[in-house]
Amino acid sequence: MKLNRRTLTTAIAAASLAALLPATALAQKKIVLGFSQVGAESEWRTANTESIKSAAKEAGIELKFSDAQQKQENQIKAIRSFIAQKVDVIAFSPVVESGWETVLREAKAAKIPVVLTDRSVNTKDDSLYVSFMGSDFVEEGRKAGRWLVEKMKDQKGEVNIVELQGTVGSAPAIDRKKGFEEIIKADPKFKIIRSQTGDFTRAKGKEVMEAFLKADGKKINVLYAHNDDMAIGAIQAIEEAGLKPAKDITIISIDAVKGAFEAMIAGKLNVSVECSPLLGPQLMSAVKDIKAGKPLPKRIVTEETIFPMEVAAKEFPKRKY
Ligand code: GYE
Repeated sequence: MKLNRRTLTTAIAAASLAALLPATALAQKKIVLGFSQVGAESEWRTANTESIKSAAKEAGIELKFSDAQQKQENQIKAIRSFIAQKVDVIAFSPVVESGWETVLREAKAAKIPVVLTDRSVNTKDDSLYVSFMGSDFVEEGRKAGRWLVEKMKDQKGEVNIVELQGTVGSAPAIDRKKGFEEIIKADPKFKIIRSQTGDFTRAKGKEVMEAFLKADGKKINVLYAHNDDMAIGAIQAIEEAGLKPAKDITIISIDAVKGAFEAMIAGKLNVSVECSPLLGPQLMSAVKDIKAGKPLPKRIVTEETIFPMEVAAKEFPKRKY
């Protein structure tokens, strides 16, 4: 480069600026995202956490990750700490639907935008968050119901169903129940004879299924589990009771994680409705858009399908979670 007066002045100006500013301020400031996760209750959740962590790394976003161990109070604490740390954006997957208004108002007052991922909140004031990205859980329940109605269409007598619900008060538990009931109520032969929470875990799914079997044993025709982990726990209980899962009891669950595919391939689970946990890349691009001042849709719905056991072996190699 030839040194003329102009380049020389620019060079001197840049050098003196560099001397004035600390090195960190010169490097481009990373976006900081505070994320409060529900916990590690299921295979789905593990895949979701992994997706968020790897997408943040890829996007060059600094992630402050906090695990709430399925407790709302821990999530509220985490969000308050993100506000105190003045993160750029807060995202979280609310363990239950209600009770968020106060803390969301605190975030709003601090001018920190909030993104909901996976699960929603039930607030009338939708200015408390920028966007909600995740599945349509009511539709997932409907898919489960439609599959059952079709499968049992020639069945004459009663169809006795036991239901393993997800975490009490959580959006997926409420909505998956609702969607399923909406479909099966069209035919009075379908009866939910027992319904209890298994908190989305294998251990609880097994424990509650044991109780169902003790109470109703051979009367049970169908198990509807709100997630694969509870279904997998229940399969163990069914086998220990000397019954054949997917044969003596038809089993329907939701998520379509690898564990469910293995169970389907082994002939122990009839069907799993897909629910994708791979929300990381979508979340990171939303965070960048927010920082760039771009508007975001209020609702971003994940597209999903359903996998009956007959296609499990063929689909398995393509599964990412
Ligand atoms: O189905 C279940 C998990 O919120 C969609 O939470 C998620 C649910 C998922 O523990 O396995």
